[in-house]
Amino acid sequence: MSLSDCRFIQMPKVSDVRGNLTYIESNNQIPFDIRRVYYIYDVPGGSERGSHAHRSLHQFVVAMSGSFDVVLHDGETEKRFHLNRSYSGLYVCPMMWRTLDNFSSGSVCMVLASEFYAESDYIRDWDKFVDLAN
Ligand code: T46
Repeated sequence: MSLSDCRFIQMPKVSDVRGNLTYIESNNQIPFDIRRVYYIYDVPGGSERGSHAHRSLHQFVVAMSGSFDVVLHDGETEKRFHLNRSYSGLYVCPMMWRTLDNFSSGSVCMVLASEFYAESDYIRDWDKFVDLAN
């Protein structure tokens, strides 16, 4: 998989006078089965999260509230995505170095993941990542 596979995916948005409703179904709107959900919130201004890659994890990142950036790097090329819609999320394929920054105040980052948490799936060393990615 490559950086071009990492893309925004728009989810269904059902709107009426009561407001909006968006749903995500496992392996339907997003290209993997969901095994875990986590969310990041109360991020102090100027903070960064991430700065690692995953060997085999697929993820889907949504700005449930507010906005932030996800910067993806495949070892050669970097791409910055601005997330600010709760009906559109970023699919992140395995072997992408990711950094999250530019969090607005009160933002909530929800992540759907294809596997349970496993530290063995993380690559936290940049040089090792570049070696493995090339
Ligand atoms: C990613 C970005 C977007 C758990 O125990 N279970 C979990 O499911 C997760 C995600 C984390 N943790 C523990 C592991 C650490 O002791 O929570 C602590 C903080 O995790 P980390 O430093 O990895 O958090 P971030 O925000 O840097 O990265 C997280 C995800 O780990 C990562 O997969 O892509 O969000």
